[in-house]
Amino acid sequence: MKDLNVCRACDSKDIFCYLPLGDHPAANAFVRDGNKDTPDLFYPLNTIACLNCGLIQVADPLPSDFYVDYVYVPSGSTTMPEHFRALAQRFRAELVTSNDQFVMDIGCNDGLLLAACKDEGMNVLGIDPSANIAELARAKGVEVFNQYFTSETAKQVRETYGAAQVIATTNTFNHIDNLHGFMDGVVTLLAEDGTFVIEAPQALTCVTLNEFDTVYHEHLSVFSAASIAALGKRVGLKIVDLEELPIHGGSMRFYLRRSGEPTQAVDAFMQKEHDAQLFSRATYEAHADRVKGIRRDLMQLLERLKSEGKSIAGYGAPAKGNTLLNYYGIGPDMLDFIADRNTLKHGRLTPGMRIPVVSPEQIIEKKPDYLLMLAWNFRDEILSQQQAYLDGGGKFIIPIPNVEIISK
Ligand code: JHZ
Repeated sequence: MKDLNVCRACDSKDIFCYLPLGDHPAANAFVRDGNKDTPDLFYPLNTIACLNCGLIQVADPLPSDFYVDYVYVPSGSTTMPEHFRALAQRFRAELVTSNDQFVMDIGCNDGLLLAACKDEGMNVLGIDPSANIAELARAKGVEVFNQYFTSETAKQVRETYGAAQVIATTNTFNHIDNLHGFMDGVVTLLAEDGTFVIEAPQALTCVTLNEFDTVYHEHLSVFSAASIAALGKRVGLKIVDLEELPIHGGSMRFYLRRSGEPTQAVDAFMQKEHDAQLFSRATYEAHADRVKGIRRDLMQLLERLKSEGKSIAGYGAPAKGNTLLNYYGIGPDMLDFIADRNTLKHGRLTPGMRIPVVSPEQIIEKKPDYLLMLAWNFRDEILSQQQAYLDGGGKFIIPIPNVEIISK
């Protein structure tokens, strides 16, 4: 394990490990059929909290070439395309005043946000290290600078393309080991009156809603507002606005600029973090106890259903599902298969537990009695999509925030 002595955001030494999750493979390292005889690589997964700024963090980053062949695309849901379309409209209305100004997206993935920005008439550039996913963005007409974002690459981008009026990074900042280096790159690229927009899962909902599984090696950080404020301060940026977003189980959008008065929402949210004791050791200890309680409840339920001869499969093979499966020890003896709409995952096995991932059509064919919903963050979308399964007598088991069974 890499020794994490100080907080990645604020450099405080007041950090402690509240949930050692054991050794896990990389959560998105779905195993291709041809590699099934090669053992998974396991790395320690320890969840650490900073009691000074509330940053939840994992000590061990993945090998740096991990994102070169990547399987996550946000287009797998209908929630995310709508979400990014609305964000693009907001950039157009509030942040980008002329078409020659750039919107850059760091970790642009398959270009969903930037394609929406292009549709709104904005000038766009994506930055992403993944070769296979960058092709998907290019197919949408989005130009991609195919590199990891560092303070060095920021200089190259600035020289070639100029400054950005908006730098967006959605669900990427939480993947970054060197947060200070990333912020240095952002200020190199950001226009003087530009805005840096971060979207990422938030610490408060992670702790209060038992979302321990959203932590994995790829997700090195779950951010509090206080941690973002500390990171911005170092490079002369401050949070001027923020919003809570109901995606990925609870996310935040932060707007950082070099100057400007923070809105009332900023103070209110900072206060909310204090009132919820986000900086107290007892909060994390209670969270860890609840996570162990969910394990007990879920395992008892699955074992009882199995002993009654019921068939169980999984729905959704998100990265977070692999934290849950590996930590709780739920394998192919429990789940016959996992159905997922992302075709990049089909025919692969989940890392660690080695459960086959298949297309959702298998639900119609195999008719499992129960489906464990691992993509619980899309609960409403999935339940309405799987109405026919529920109508036919199928039941969903929701693990987070608490074990719950849903039937028609
Ligand atoms: P989903 C990702 O985590 C990856 P994951 C990443 N590391 C990140 O930062 C976070 O998001 C925020 C499937 N699905 O989005 C698609 C269906 O099959 O929660 C996905 O495989 N049918 C970048 O991987 C999975 O579920 C559906 O109807 O935890 C959801 O994965 C829907 C809605 C989804 O992210």
